[in-house]
Amino acid sequence: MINLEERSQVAFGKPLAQIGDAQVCRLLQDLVREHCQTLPIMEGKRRLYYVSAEFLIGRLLINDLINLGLYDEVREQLAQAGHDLAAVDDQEVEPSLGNGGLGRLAACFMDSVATLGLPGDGVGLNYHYGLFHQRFVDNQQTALPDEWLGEQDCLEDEGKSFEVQFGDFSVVSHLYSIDVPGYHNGKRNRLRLFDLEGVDDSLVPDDSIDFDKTKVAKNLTLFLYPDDSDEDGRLLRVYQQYFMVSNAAQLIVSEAVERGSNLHDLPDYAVVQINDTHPTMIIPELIRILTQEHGIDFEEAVGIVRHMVAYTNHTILAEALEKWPLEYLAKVAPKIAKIIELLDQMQREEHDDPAVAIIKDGTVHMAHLAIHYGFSVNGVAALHTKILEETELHPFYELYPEKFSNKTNGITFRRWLMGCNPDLTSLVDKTIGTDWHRTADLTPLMAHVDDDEVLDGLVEAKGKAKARMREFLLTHQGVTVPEDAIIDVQVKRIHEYKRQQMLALYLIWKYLDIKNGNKPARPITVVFGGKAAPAYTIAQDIIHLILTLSSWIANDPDVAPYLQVIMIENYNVSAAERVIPAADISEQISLASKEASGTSNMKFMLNGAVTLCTLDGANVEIADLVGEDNIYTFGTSSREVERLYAEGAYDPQAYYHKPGIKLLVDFITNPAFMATGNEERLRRLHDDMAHKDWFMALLDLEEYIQVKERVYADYEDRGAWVRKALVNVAQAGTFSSDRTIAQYNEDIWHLVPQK
Ligand code: F58
Repeated sequence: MINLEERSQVAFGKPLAQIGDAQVCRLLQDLVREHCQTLPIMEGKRRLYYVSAEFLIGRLLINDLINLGLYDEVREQLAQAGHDLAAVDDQEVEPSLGNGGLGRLAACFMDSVATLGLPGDGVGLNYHYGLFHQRFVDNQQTALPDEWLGEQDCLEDEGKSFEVQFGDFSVVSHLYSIDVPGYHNGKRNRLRLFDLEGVDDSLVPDDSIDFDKTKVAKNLTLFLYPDDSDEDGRLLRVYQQYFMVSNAAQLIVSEAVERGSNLHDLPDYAVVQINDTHPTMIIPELIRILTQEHGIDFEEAVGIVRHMVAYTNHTILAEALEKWPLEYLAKVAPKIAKIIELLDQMQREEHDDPAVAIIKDGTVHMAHLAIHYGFSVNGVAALHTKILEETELHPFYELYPEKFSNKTNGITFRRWLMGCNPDLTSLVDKTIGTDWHRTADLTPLMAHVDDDEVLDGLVEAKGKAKARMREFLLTHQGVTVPEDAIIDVQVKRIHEYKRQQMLALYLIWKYLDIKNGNKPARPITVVFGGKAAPAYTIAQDIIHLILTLSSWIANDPDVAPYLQVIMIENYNVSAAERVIPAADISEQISLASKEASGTSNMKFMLNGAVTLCTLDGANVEIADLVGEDNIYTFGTSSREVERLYAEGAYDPQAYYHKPGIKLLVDFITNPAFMATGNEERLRRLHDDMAHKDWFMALLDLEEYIQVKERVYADYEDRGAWVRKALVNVAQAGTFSSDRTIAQYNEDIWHLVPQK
């Protein structure tokens, strides 16, 4: 049905075999675009609007080919002409519209919403330079603009615009969209991204992400999460949020009216899921539109909106729960500030409890607004939801137990197995057939955990994935990974609670152990990847420690043959797709209670890595599913961690002064080591660990070292290890985002699936 040969002739006047990967990529992007455009948009009286500040969608080509049912045919035709689809895929520029877990979650969700035939779109902003492009200079992170828009970007112009009124000026938006085809169902939804009319790219220098934050009418859609360490930056974030939600609300209302709503019945036409608190102002904005533009009275408007908006919480970290000075809101959007004050008053009349107040001391608590005036609050893993209900949001849970529910996160298997791991995919197909493509049920693999042919197949697939990762690391940053190395990976945003610093301390331990003559059975390659927020100094310091260690070890001939540390530069979705399939060990070592769910843990498991983890987030559910023989857990329990915080009972000095620990922490400031790095950064990190250690890396360090040694030793029992890996693949089905989305729909959205 598709003829790439002919397309190549028409587009380039050359046979397919004679065009380069970049040209093949163009052909395929055009092919995908044409196919998508022929698909009808999912219809439904009631529609979902998933509003999110970020959508970390990754490259689209392979995922779209899979969903459109073109993948096998394209791969075959390319192979016949001597092209490799993975190499072609490398030509696509990855959109830069996201940051971390909640952004990637939104992308997996859009894929699953479309696949389940649910009418629902993502709504967000079209950032021209994304979060930032990470480069390492002198073993430190520098942040550059991530320029991704260009001729072949995937944006379609919807030709729609809205006016957004700020306090003393107004701007006009322009709507673009990216197609989201469902898997083999002949329909599509869209990711709808608002841009600013008249946005001025020339405000952004080539070599830094500093720009004039006060030129709001020209800079609104330049960057995701612009630096908020000063007041201009914080104000800009509020401007961005209001720009996003005002556009979203106008879109929702206008489309509902087009579908026949009289607005009194708006909840029959639209449900809004807000991804974290960034879009919370959509509540007052919808109320504003209903009252001030459509003459509905205030109480009724509040009732309408109360039935429309559902909130997902992604963190219990107090510092990450958004709060804005009311005066900022009054400056950015005075009408919204006024409505929030009214909502606060109404709420106080119902419950006179400062713990649940929306406005406290002139500060607006966005989560509180979302909980009082939304109809649903969900956490993203069982443990996380339990902590919200019992601790962090307990006063709200007492008021509205019926609003709370858990929706354990999930990942799309189209991207995270079928797309990124073709060899494992074929092995699974060969072993249990292809029903799992639709159902995500991989448990039939359990019947094969002692089947040597399948276990050998798994080793072979892992070997091929490692070869792809080795090639990626070689071309991406010039490092050579030993062929038989054990691949141990921690990839995620850099944050103290995720405890990359604890793995760094282990690496120091291992380095010293090898120096003492204890050589590992085979080379160990530890791979890190992740960006640090530019204003988060300690996270920058952690990156610096990892990079300095990496060079230090590579330059030590006694150790380098046995231990290698790699930090992937500019870790993004495309890098994840190369690294995750190759991993043997999945590092999920957050301080228990702090990682809401994690989703890379699910991706690793699905790709046959064994998890080394604390009992945090969704790790708890992974452990329950695979059983204790097929996972390695360690560390202080979340209950105990909560107690330590509540009683202020953790004293890092008590741990630091243990001889086995002091040696490792002090290595960071040992003069010879420090001379190879930045003294200020290394000293600051050392002192922070020894005296503050807010996320308790030293607390779990000794046990972590012991367990890691056991993991590496167990890896040498190859038969037993591969069996563990297969159990992990077999039990991963629960973490399909199709399951998660089916639950959102069943409990929260109530959309009618399209046939
Ligand atoms: C993440 N949150 C959670 N926030 O950390 C992770 O456990 C969870 O699996 C994931 O959401 C999906 O539920 C997250 O990505 C952010 O990146 C915030 C963005 C705005 C600044 C503060 C962090």
